[in-house]
Amino acid sequence: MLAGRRLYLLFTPQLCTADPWQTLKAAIRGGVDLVQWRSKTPDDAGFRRCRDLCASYEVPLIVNDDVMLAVRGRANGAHIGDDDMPPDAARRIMPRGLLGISTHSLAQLHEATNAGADYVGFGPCFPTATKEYATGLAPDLIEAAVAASKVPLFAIGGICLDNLRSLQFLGVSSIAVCSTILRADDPGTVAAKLRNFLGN
Ligand code: TZP
Ligand code: MG
Repeated sequence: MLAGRRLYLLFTPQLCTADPWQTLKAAIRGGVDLVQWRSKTPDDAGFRRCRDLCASYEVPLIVNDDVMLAVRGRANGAHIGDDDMPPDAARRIMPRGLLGISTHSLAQLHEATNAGADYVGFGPCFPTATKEYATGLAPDLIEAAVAASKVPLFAIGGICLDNLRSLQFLGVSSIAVCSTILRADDPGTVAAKLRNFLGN
């Protein structure tokens, strides 16, 4: 289900400059091929709307943080980070869904893989206000993580059209983005340009 997916949108309705649903639709039409439900407030109706929209485009949906919601809401998986439940607990609750894990170092990358991650996020690659990271990781570290990863690795953090190429030189082929699409004047065009850079 993850094979070949390279443009992962962290869909946070509260961050959208324009109407969130128009934004999500335009982003998927532009080439987003994996979506994360990352609402900053509980919103079951919003989640269901997001799930149904993604399903209508056959784009898998992952739930951030809330593994119970992923199972209860029949999403395709859940994503957990440092502050969330540990991977073994997530796996017990969600035996079959995709499990994504946030990582920031080679040690965490190996831990996540050993814990059964289906994919990892790795970053922050650049400073980003979305998660208040003032600096990005060293390029050497990003390059080493891409080379070492045994599961799909989505580079994350401050990625935009202007810096994507520099990550591709480090071997990055898959990215996770939030603000560069959600806060764009034309989300569909930005998604299409990112898609074009990443290839089909
Ligand atoms: N984890 C590491 S950086 C980040 C997350 C959730 C934020 C990504 O958002 P943006 O706006 O693409 O920098
Ligand atoms: Mg989290």
